[in-house]
Amino acid sequence: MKERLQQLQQEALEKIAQASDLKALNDVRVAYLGKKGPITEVLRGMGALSPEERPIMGALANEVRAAIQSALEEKQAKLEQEEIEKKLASEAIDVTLPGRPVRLGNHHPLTRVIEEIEDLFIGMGYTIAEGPEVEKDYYNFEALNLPKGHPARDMQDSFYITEEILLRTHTSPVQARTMEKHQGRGPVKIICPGKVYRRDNDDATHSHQFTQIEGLVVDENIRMSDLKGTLQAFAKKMFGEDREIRFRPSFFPFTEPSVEVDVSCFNCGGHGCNVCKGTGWIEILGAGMVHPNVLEMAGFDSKKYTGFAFGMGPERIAMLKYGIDDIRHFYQNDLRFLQQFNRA
Ligand code: FA5
Repeated sequence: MKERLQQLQQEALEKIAQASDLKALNDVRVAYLGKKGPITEVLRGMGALSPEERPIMGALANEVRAAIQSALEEKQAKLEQEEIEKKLASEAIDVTLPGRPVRLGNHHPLTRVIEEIEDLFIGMGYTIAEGPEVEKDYYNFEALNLPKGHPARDMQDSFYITEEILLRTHTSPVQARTMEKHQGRGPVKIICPGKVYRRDNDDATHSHQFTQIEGLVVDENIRMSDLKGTLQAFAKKMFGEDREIRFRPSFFPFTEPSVEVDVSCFNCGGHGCNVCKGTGWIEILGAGMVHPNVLEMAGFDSKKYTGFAFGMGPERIAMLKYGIDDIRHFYQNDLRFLQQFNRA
């Protein structure tokens, strides 16, 4: 029995030494120390021994077990350490490698210009007002002194949805809506940015969908000089401190008098070049004093209140500011175009 136990110990230690992974090691543990293993088997035969021999054999069996157990533990620790080292080696990170560049997006040039204009007017005490793009004929035209059949409706070719509903052709209906909400009480001081739609043929300077920013101020004693000072500040901020503006007579049914506003050419300083077509001036927006009919229709007393309004196309402003030659670049999402504005 003693020889058998020593032989088992010898065998087990050899197998432990040979085990190349944790699974193989566990198989050795089950095979030698398990309930059905050879050591248990040997101990079962102890009954045949003399009472003197029994404790000696029992002690020997425990020694063999302990030796196998400690060899198993030692080997297990070694294999586990090896496994960790293997894993660390396979997951090694070379911190000296150059990083992968993260490509950041940027705001669309049109969004930039709109936000720049918004910031400028917010700085002058204006708030932003918005209105629906699917608009009632009443707000888009009638409330702006353009009754049905008025010839000036032809100035803005419209997408009608029903006889009374259309895609708004300008942002001016937001003026009418905002004044109505004020219920005849001033002051009103808003800008209204948003999308508008016209049945215009798309070309380098026209789009069937574009953006506008409307401005409206209504209060007591608002004069044309207030309009001029406001637009002068706007032009200097957008196009440079030494810019001048000029008013040319024009016509809009909702303003009286009405003007087209030109800015002195930022390219040639007013001497005449190809940007200003030799005139020294560039047209940037339409404006005027709010027509008394428009004030009255919105519930304002036109004897007490006066106001000015202006409307501009941010695409055209952005084209001038950045020297963009075709309005369609704004809508084609060509990254070669858009990425030029990354740093601006
Ligand atoms: C108007 O729409 C008036 N509501 C502006 C206004 C407001 C005048 C308040 C007086 C008081 P107009 O049709 O000119 O006006 O358009 C204003 C601007 O929109 C133009 O100066 C131009 O920059 C832009 N615009 C007009 N049509 C197009 C188009 N098809 N594509 C791109 N921009 C356009």
